[in-house]
This record gives sequence, structure tokens and C-alpha cells, in this order.
Amino acid sequence: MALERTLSIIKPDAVAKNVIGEIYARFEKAGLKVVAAKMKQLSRQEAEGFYAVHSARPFFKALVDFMISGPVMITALEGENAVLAHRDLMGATNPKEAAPGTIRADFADSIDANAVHGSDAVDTAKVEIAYFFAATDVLSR
Ligand code: RTP
Ligand code: MG
Repeated sequence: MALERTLSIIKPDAVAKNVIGEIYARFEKAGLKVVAAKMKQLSRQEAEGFYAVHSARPFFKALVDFMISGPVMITALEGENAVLAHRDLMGATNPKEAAPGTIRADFADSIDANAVHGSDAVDTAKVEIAYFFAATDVLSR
């Protein structure tokens, strides 16, 4: 087992549904601790930079448009195998394929409005946490 950090974003659809607390409760029950958090309205430039890896994909504009459609909750989570643990809680990208009981199965409406983002690897988690938080704003506990 490895103590890891991952970057979690509650996307505009789930913030609008007022389920921030329900989603955070799932993280806590799974042993993940919040070590940094903020609510933010992303600018187009910030969203494009965050999802730059997808810039050549056909869904890129829809993804960015969606991510700036309202405020998001950005959190760094820490725990054993945090990256995979968080992705297991999220479920598959397309909510139609997400396993019952996952966040996307329960709260997502479509592949675009899919409630949450999670880092896909420890290395990308480091880059994504640094994208939104200064090192001094991440507080291990
Ligand atoms: P995320 O990065 O947001 O946590 O989602 P993910 O790893 O499950 O999926 P990823 O492949 O990284 O895609 C990022 C987001 O782009 C949208 N997407 N649309 N129409 C499509 O085929 C398609 N594929 C991906 C989704 O909103 C996905 O969360
Ligand atoms: Mg991804």
C-alpha cells in the first residue's frame, strides 16, 4: 500500500445539484482525507490548460465549455492508493457504463456532465495538484 495524493474536481453539474457534501462523504468513508480545497470559477484558459492533454480530441471544446459553465470544487485528497481508490468511487467516464453505487452512476447525467474529475496516475496527480494549489496550501494531516 502506498500513501498517495490525487486531484478531485466536483464538476459544475454536481455543484449545481448541491451534492458536494454527499460526494465528500463518500471520499471520507473510503479513507480519503481532504488536504486542500477551494471553490473556483475556472476561466476558459485555466480549463484549457488543465485538460491540455485532450486538446486534439473532438470533445475538447464541449469539455472546456462544460467545465466553465459554473463553479467547481477542487480538492486534493490523500490516502492509501488514493488515485485508484478515487477513480473506483467515480466510476466509468460515461455514466451509462458506470457501476451501480459509483458517483457517476448516482449523480452524472451524460459523458460531458459527469459530476467528477479524478487524476489518472500518481504522476499526473502531482501536476494537477500543483496546477491549482501552492505547495504551502496542501496540508497533510
Ligand atoms: P476526467 O479526466 O474528467 O476525470 O474523466 P476521465 O479520466 O474518466 O475521462 P477522460 O478520458 O480523461 O476524458 C476527460 C473528460 O472528457 C469528456 N469526454 N468526452 N464524448 C466523448 O467521447 C468523451 N470522452 C471524454 C468526459 O467528460 C471526460 O470526463
Ligand atoms: Mg481523465
